[in-house]
Amino acid sequence: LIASLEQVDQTYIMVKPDGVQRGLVGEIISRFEKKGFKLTGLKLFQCSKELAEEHYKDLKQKSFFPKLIDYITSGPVVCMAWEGVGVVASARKLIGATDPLQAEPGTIRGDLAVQTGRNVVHGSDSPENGKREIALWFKEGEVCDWTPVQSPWLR
Ligand code: 3AN
Repeated sequence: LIASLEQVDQTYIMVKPDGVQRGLVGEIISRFEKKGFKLTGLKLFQCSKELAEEHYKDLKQKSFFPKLIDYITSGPVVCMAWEGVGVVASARKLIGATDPLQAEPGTIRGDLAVQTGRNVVHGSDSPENGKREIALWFKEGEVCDWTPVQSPWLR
């Protein structure tokens, strides 16, 4: 397989509290499954203020930071780890632009969201941050490194 010669990356995808409360969890998981990526971690989780601040530490100086932390900690989120060739950049394409009004139709935010501060889903912005965020949100043993029984056509 050509794909097996390429670098397999991991990305951290999170359905934010609005996505959970609006009943969009299944729809969002579906988009990554149908694309052909491999789910390696999944849980519903109420995060602490400390964890939210660590996750978004690069945005600490932004004026919207306190609101962002309130939003992310306002209810449970769904934490996911996804694996595949090019998964980080591809997931960001599937998610769409940060401002849902600028996000293309067909993307998750383009189809399902309106406000930047309520944009239903997070995706890591680099393979390095993918690894960092998975390590931050998942404990040892919560991420599964599994191989499908049948030879994968997509990976
Ligand atoms: P993305 O999530 O598309 O990578 P970032 O990393 O620039 O975008 O921003 C992280 C999160 O911060 C966004 N998902 C959004 O929830 C929030 N955010 C970004 N910009 C704004 C803004 N101007 N006002 C309110 N919230 C914002």
